[in-house]
Amino acid sequence: TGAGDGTGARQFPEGFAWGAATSAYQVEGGWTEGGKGRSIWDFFAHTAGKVAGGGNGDMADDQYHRVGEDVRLMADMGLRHYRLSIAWTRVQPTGTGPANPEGVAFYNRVIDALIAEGIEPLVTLYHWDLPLALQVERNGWLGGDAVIDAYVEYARLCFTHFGDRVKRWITFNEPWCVAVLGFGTGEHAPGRSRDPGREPYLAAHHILLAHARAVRLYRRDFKPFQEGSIGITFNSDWREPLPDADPRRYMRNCEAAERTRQFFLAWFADPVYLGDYPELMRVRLGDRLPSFGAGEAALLRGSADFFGLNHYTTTYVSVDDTNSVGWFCDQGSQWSNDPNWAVTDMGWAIVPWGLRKMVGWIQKRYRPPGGIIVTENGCACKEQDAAVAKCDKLRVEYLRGYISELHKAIAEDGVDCRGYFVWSLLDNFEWAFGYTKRFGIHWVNFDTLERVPKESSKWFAKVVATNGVPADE
Ligand code: GBH
Repeated sequence: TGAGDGTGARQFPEGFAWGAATSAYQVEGGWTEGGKGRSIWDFFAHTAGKVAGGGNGDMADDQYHRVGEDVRLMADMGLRHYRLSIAWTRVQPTGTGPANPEGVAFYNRVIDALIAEGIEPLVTLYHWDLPLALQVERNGWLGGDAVIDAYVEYARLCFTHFGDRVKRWITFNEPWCVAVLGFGTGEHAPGRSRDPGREPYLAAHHILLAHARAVRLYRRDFKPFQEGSIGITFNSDWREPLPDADPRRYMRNCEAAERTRQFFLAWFADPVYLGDYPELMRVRLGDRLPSFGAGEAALLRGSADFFGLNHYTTTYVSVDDTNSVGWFCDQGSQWSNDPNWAVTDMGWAIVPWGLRKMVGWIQKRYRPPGGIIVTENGCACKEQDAAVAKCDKLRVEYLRGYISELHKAIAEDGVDCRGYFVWSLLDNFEWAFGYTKRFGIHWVNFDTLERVPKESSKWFAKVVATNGVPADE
């Protein structure tokens, strides 16, 4: 119906924010330039065996030197929003102390270049690149007040220097990944897996408290005159009960699926919206799950002006009663894919309706004031050269599917969703997968650093231009 003509039923609400996303360590490079200090990802990626192909973010997309070019790519697409993150180690090389003027100057250049093209910067304060000094001297996210205090001071510097122009802040990107991949499986920095039944919960607890304190600071000391908003981004894939011919088993899979949703998302979102961890987690985990004092709970409750969601895929869930300890086992469930689901180059299933169910679940449980912003969604494709990448039909299908289902959620289910950001503007450093996975709507030649628009960037430009899903060609 009427897509793309400005009048059809697949139009998004007026003012809907379309954008593209990246993060500092994945695109900037310039890892020792401008007085930048080492982060835990610099250290981790330089440790043998941690990243596929021995990749690291030393150079990445070299956005540190090419930000003008990247802003032009966005302007050419007609994008009006760009989600980036600030590297803490550029602003504070060792995680404490006064701001590093060169780091501040760099982000001033980025922000001003965006605004000059009419592109609003949405800025994430923490996308996983903790200053290494804080890991060593304060025990990183296990360090309690010592690290929380440092984070809040860093946030204060960012609000002070950039808050006159940045009007939407995201405190943390995906605390789930930090906690589970950084402290449970050890796939991400700081690479810990020693006590997977406790450390992920402790790290998550401190991140939540750091979030709440940064929000209090912003609302108290900056928001009254800067008039921006502040939220947090969670990642959550959808969990669907595995169908089963036996009604009793199916019911147990339904319960397992709901448990998994709570362990995945409510672990973080319940404290932020409701002031405490989900009851079923408290019951299952006992004293392995830290608890919030009354003051902390009050600080957390309502500590987001919008709900940031990163969503990529869906899995089935069935019951699993194995008795070992760790985030995966604690929830008593196992995950599987339907063999009929197509998968991306990450092996993640392409299930567009999962996004519709996911935002519906969020709407119902939290009714988030300020609405939901999909701060990441996208797909990795195998693209060995620019010629292949230029016709990335699978990515176009992925985006078309997910954006269409998001439209249904808004138009038919009454979900309050106010923005959508594709991951990613550019192929980039994909964490433990290094440069072997490509998520960009622009292809990057990692030798010459040339950027080449893919078909998906042109398709997405049409979405932006028409505020709707173009009719199938
Ligand atoms: C995000 O994390 C990051 O924010 C971003 O930096 C990164 O580059 C991007 O996504 C792409 O990876 O095993 O089928 O259940 C992604 C979070 C969490 C999404 C785990 C997929 C597992 C899929 N991911 N989830 S499955």
